Amino acid sequence: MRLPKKHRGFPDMSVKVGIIMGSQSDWPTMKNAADILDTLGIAYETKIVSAHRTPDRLWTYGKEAAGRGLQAIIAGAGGAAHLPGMMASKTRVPVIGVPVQTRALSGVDSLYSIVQMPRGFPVATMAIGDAGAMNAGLMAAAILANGDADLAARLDAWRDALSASIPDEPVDE
Ligand code: RP5
Repeated sequence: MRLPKKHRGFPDMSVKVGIIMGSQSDWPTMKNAADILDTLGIAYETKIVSAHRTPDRLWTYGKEAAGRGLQAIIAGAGGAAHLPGMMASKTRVPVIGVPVQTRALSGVDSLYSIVQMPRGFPVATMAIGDAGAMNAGLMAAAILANGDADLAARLDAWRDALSASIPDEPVDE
């Protein structure tokens, strides 16, 4: 569940996942990550942090992330998408990158900006767009599930339900 606005910005050790994005315009994509965390009952926070427009905010967020108890950071950005990589350079908390689809280059620019990290500072890079954002939420859940048996059971059940929903044969639509 997303923290109420009045609590955001205050350290809350119950929040295990940070969802950050370069711009308000990234939110329709990144909401897919938030939605699956809601489904799985994982507390998270959301924040606009731009590598280019708010570098000081990025630095502070990265510096404090581990101490605040965050266990995964989902970072989405588009175009010259330096946010996930710069965040990975600032914190050992695992960073899951979401390339946001752009108009000019369809998100290939975002993907290349995020995935081509130099050795030493990895970003777990997802697919472009909505599917990537949802999978980022699932990846964060899987990381947390290693130390949380209840969450592991919820994640297993969610995966089983998805598998069960897939029909054996296609039908005419
Ligand atoms: C990036 O620039 C953001 O992540 C966003 O995807 C892109 C465009 O931002 P806006 O011009 O829509 O604010 O920093």
